[in-house]
Amino acid sequence: MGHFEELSQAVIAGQASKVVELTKAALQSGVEPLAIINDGLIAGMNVVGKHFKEGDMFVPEVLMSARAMGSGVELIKPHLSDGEVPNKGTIILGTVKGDLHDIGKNLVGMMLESSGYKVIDVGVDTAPEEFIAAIKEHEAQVLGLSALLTTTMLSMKETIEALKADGLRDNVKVVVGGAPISQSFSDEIGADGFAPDAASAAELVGKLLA
Ligand code: B1M
Repeated sequence: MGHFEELSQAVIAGQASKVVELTKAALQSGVEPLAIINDGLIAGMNVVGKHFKEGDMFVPEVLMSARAMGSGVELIKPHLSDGEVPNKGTIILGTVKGDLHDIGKNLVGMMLESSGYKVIDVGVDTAPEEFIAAIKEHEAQVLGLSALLTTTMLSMKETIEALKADGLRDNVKVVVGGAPISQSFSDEIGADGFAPDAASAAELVGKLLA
């Protein structure tokens, strides 16, 4: 078994200590940190998603996998940032109202931070007025919204409508993402951009702020 497959298997099995051990070994042998995340940790979580959907895995097991993945991500985090990076802009990032999924959002936050942005993470289940308060408090240039449920996707639209009503819409770029989100949905609700994964989210923010 290669590095990545073993790591994926450990995530699927929810074995945090094994994930830590394998992540350390991969880092030590010079494997690209981002590849460890994408091809090892996230790849494992994708399999977990499939099992969960098919009823072959249940919430407690999914949470163990999520925790195992998180312990790997924590080890990689310091290897991603380029040290003293200047603040290229401030981003308010959160999961929308009614939605408690935060694994993907956290990865997006990590990528943005390591690309030199200041990330204010407002957490999960965030109402439009909470996003607005955070934008005002931190004078943010970008609002990043994450949603994982087809039912909470609509909270993204509500958040954008609330920005308009508050006169803030032209002050911030709105970036959306999450498994059920697509470019066409992003266009439909009037967001400024959609990113399918964490690395593209950082790229997209760079383009929007250029
Ligand atoms: Co939930 N869940 N879940 N869940 N869960 C899904 C999303 C689901 C697809 C599973 C399934 O049935 N196949 C399904 C949604 C169905 C639908 O709406 N169509 C589902 C459901 C139904 C539910 C509950 C309703 C289950 C229940 O209670 N009956 C419930 C809802 C709770 C709520 O939110 N109110 C629920 C609960 C949970 C757990 C608590 C057990 C746990 C969440 C733990 C946590 O986040 N702390 C959980 C998990 C882990 C999942 C799956 C298995 C994995 C999600 C994940 O973390 N993926 C998921 C199945 C799946 O997606 N395959 C599922 C890994 C992560 C790295 O990917 O989040 O897509 P992702 O993020 C990616 C990109 O999407 C993108 O970048 C990330 C990195 O590449 N991205 C952005 C994300 N946000 C972005 C923002 C951006 C840009 C890019 O810009 C700002």
